[in-house]
Amino acid sequence: MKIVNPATGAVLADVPADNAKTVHAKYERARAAQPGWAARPMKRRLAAIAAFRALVERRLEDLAKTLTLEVGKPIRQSRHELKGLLGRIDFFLAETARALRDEKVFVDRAGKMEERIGHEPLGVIANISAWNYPYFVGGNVFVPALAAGNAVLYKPSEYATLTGRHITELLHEAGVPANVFVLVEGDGRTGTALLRQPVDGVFFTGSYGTGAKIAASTGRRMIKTQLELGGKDPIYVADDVDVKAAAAAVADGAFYNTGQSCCSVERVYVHERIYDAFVAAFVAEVKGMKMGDPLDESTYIGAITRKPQIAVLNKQVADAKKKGAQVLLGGTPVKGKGQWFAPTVLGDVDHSMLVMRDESFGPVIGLQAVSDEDAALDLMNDTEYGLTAGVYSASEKRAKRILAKANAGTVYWNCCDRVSPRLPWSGVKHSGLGLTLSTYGIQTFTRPKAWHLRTA
Ligand code: TXE
Repeated sequence: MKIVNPATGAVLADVPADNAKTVHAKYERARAAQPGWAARPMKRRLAAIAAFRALVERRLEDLAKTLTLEVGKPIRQSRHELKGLLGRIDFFLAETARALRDEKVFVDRAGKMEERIGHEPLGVIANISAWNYPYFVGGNVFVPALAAGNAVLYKPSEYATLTGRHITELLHEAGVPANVFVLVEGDGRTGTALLRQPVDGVFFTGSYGTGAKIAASTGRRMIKTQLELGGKDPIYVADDVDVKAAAAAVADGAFYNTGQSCCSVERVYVHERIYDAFVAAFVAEVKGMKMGDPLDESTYIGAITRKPQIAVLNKQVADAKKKGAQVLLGGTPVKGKGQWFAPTVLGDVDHSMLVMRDESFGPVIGLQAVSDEDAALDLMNDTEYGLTAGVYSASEKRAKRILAKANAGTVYWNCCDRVSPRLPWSGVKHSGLGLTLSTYGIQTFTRPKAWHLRTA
């Protein structure tokens, strides 16, 4: 595999991919090593995770640079992702023992019958990961999975292979045995080979299309399958907001990470009374976002990590224009070296347009005027996805009224594009199956065992 810098087109490395044979050998090694890892006291497993955290912190600048070079993410955002990983590890370090503690749930009056819930690791799991936030989406899986006593076959996205190597080196240096966290390198073909192994669970982050294929392949095997897929996340801006502040916050939610986040704002509905003012403030905000060399400290918009996405964005813009949308900013790829798309704001859009229906996953956003909150809610829920939904309003009551009916795993009042380790991260409909983060996202890497214990 050639690892290419999306910002320049330069080849960064040439890496051999795993094939069916090497993947199987890796699986067998992980299978053999897992019981020993699970038998270690939890404290020792957590000590290795804590050592990994320390290494990430120490090497943060290097790791951020590699991430920026291979995915085109602005350097400040790469650092921010790594610092976020540290916070998530802190959460797992603090909560794992409690979340996985054996629980006595019943003792009868005579003290003879006892019921307990135990938590056993799943065994060997496959973690097929994505490129847009490799430290976040990977860490949400491999950190709690390892802490719970699983062995992990970790396949980073082919677009984040070098970062996958860093993660593996640091985990091993931190004391996680080489056969307990095993790197599997390659694209979808290697992913397919990985899924053919008799693993005990599959944890995937990526597109709906691939997720559906994975669900079909694991369904018959009755193994735990978690799919974190994309979104078409909406925001409603009510007419009682501070227009400038709301526009700045929503623009950040739409364009951070160059719009390549699962929870990027992808659709904006604005109350018609403030629509013109909001559009003006929003466009001014986006105009101020600097696009350029991702290694430059002042860059906010980076490169498009996957080349095929440029065709997707072109198609959405052309379709919107044809159906009457206004191109308020951008609208085209940027010529020159590497893969770039100008930050694009489309006004007067509607739900007949692809840009309001299909995941954009890039720096393109549609703004639509709505007459009231009921119309906004109907449009927010008119989607195949259901990852997040948000409302900007001065009124908590109004926001809660709308968000209670929003069909999404996560809802936001006066914020967006936000993930917390303390809260479960999950989607409905095509946004996925299962969850990560929170104490549920620790227990999900175990299977509960029901103990019925009667004293003779
Ligand atoms: O995803 P894929 P890609 C969305 C986003 C993006 C699009 C494509 O819209 O533009 O998906 O991105 C592995 N069996 N999201 O190509 O193909 C693959 O090698 C087993 C949203 O990255 O789904 C990689 O490791 N594995 C998302 C992983 O699956 C297979 C983040 C994801 O690849 C496989 C990323 C197969 N048949 C993309 N085919 C989010 N939730 O944020 C591929 N893979």
